[in-house]
Amino acid sequence: GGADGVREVDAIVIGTGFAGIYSIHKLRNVDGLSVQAFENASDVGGTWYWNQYPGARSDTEVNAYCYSFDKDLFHEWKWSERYPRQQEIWSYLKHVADRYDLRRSVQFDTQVETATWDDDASRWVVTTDRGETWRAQFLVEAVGLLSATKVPHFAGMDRFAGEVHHTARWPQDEPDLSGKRVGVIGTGSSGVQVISELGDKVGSLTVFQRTPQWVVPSKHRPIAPGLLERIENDYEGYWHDVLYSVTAFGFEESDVAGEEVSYDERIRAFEEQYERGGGFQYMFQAFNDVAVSRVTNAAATEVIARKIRQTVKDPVTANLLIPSDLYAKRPLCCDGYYETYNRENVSLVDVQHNPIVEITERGIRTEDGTEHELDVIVLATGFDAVSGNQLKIQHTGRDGVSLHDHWKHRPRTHLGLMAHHFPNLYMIYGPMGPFTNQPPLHEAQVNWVAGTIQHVREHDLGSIEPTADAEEAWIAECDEGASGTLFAVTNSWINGSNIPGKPIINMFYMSGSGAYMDKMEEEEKADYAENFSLGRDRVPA
Ligand code: NA7
Repeated sequence: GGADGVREVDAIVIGTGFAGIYSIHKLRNVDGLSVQAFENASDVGGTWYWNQYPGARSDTEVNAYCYSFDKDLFHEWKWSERYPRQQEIWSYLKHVADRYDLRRSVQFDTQVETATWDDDASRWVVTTDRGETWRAQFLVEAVGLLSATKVPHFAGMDRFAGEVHHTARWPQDEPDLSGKRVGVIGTGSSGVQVISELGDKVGSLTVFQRTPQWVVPSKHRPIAPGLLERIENDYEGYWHDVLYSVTAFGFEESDVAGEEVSYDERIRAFEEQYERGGGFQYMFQAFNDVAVSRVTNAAATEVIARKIRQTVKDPVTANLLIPSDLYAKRPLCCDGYYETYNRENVSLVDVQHNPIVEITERGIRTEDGTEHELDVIVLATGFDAVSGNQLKIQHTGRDGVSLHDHWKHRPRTHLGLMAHHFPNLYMIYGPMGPFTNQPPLHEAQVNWVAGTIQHVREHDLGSIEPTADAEEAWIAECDEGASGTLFAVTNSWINGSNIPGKPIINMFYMSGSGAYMDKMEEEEKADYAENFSLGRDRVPA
């Protein structure tokens, strides 16, 4: 470090989830940069460190929910399940950190607070909550798009005598819930998993549901026999196909439009798809137009509504569980979810029509005056998604522009990776990025980032920054792609409508993984000359 205690490296990485771990490996081990990483948790893992709630597991088939960069790693690691639990994915990520000796570059329990661009030196100046200052030419933020927890404010929250846990801040030493009266607020991906898991493990379970969501079973079963071997036999081909598909989930996507077949055929296809299980599969495997056609979408929900009525014995509860929304949120799947409501010890409270008015010392009081007595409240209330974690860091870019100001009306990026005014700042899976399965795209994005870094270093350019025009054009293209979809007209974290006061706006590139890969490649082929300002004469001696 310098005399002033400021330390400098080539690249700083923030976050050590799937994307951060690979960033450190790629930049340090493969490309030979000096790297310092910061992680606010006490260990690597990101999402899979924080989300230790009961029932947490991947709902993406594991053959596409892992790294591809090293075939030996793929071969060595033996997954036990098709949809692995949190513990197993976390173990995998810890294993990867150890296998590639990454921990020595990570400072844990450290929150990066500010990042300020020094234009004369072409350096980011980063400060942490430990009072340190670091400098680096490149800043790679792998902070997660579902990481900044949303904790709603309820009157009297401090009064509650029992325990309150957000699903994404679940305590490391697992609380003993057996025999307890547990209340769950929230019925998104996290809520559905925690509810299905806890039904038979707690004294009583009260679900406070505001908006029901469509849930299909995951039909959890072993990894298809021979699948991993077949992948290894055509390793490059498989991962290429994953990246150049629409969703990058590693399953075969339909190329048939539901609108083009008869009503009976649509219904039959969704019945079959329901039996095969999987949320993203239900959206993309039966037909290719569930997310854009109201006709196909209606058949998708008609089948699930019928399943709910068949499964849930009490018709009042069944009705409450049937959404009125389109099938156009982040699709959910979980085995045994609807069955859970048939249990004697499980009850459903409709807080859409009978809202929570306060938390009392003993539990939750709803508008009808009922005090639901509880020992534990589980907040499965989600995240300030996509842009939330990025904005927790106070960024000041070129000419003193803050990221907060730049994103005041909406998150703005080029390729979901970089923003105008913010040279050499990379946001892995940042706003306006692809709407896909994440791990394969993390790797592809980090590889692209590494390519730009190499380009800047080789040519002594100092910095790379997308132009204002490029950013504008990218946003327009993203919006055009999303405007035809039903996600645009359905409330969820995907468009920011879960956070009061947040702009309700498209935050994704929805034209598919393959199209996105082409976009990144075009920039590379053009030597970044078209859409970027490449700083010159900025490199300090
Ligand atoms: P989600 O999908 O955002 O779900 C949050 C749930 O919490 C949802 O049911 C909300 O109801 C409910 N919620 C939020 N605030 C309140 C208040 N104030 N009162 C009652 N209910 C509330 O978060 P998840 O963690 O389940 O999943 C997020 C992503 O993480 C998921 O898509 C995966 O990709 C991983 P609402 O719908 O707003 O009425």
